[in-house]
Amino acid sequence: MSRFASTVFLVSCLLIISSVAHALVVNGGLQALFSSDIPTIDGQWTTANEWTDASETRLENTVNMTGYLRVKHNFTCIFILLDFATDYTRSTYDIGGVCFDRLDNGGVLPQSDDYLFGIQAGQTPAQVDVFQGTGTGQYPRDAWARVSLVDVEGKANYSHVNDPYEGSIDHRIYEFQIPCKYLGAAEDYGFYVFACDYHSNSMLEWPLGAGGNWTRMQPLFNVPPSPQNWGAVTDNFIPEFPLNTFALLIVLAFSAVMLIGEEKLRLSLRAHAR
Ligand SMILES: [Ca+2]
Ligand SMILES: [Ca+2]
Ligand SMILES: [Ca+2]
Repeated sequence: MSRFASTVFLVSCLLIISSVAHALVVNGGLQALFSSDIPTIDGQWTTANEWTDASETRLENTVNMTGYLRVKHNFTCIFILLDFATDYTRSTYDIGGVCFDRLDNGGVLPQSDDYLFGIQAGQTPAQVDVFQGTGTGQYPRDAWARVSLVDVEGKANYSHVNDPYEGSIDHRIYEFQIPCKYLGAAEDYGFYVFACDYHSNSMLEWPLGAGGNWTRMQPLFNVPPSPQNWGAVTDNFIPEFPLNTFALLIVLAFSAVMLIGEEKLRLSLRAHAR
């Protein structure tokens, strides 16, 4: 391969890699980092490092409410922390939820591959309400049906213990544990998260500005916007790259080795010729 051809090849690889990376994050993307440390689902920072090995995303809205989203997995379950650092009121009707689009195929209405896992903070006994898309109705809120899935765990609490974001005032925190068996094997899923504070009548969501809809006393399934507005979460085993990008990087590295070898051979031949 001539030096010119090699350069063209390398530049092409780089262009393909950048386009692949961009295509994954139309509405925004985040990663579920692998960790073998399983969190305790009790709605608080059980230890100071319980979530420090998870990915971290800051949430905010137009009235200066802030929160933090952390996501990790252990191949068996996905774990989610939703730390609403500025919700200082322990309202019965505070709610938090996460949505997954298994096939990441978007659409206006939730379909049967789409799930909503939600918690109403004051509900007794504490439980996670699970809904599955039906694909029918006029609005997204019409297209959710309650289902029962075992081994899904979630808890809302009101705490500041060990909390790196708000360590002195109690506030709303939600934790979820969702078995991967319900989400199937995929590199990425559609993903949407929300937390609503009853007292201040405001909500946080991810992706920021996705268009979630909440008014006080409305049910959980009123909140999520159309799946086409959700972002994406990636949980593959090479956190930094999608698999096809990784394959391209290997080709790139191989080409670089070939180029160096070619240059060494040329220098060696030149030395012999003298
Ligand atoms: Ca915990
Ligand atoms: Ca509240
Ligand atoms: Ca879907």
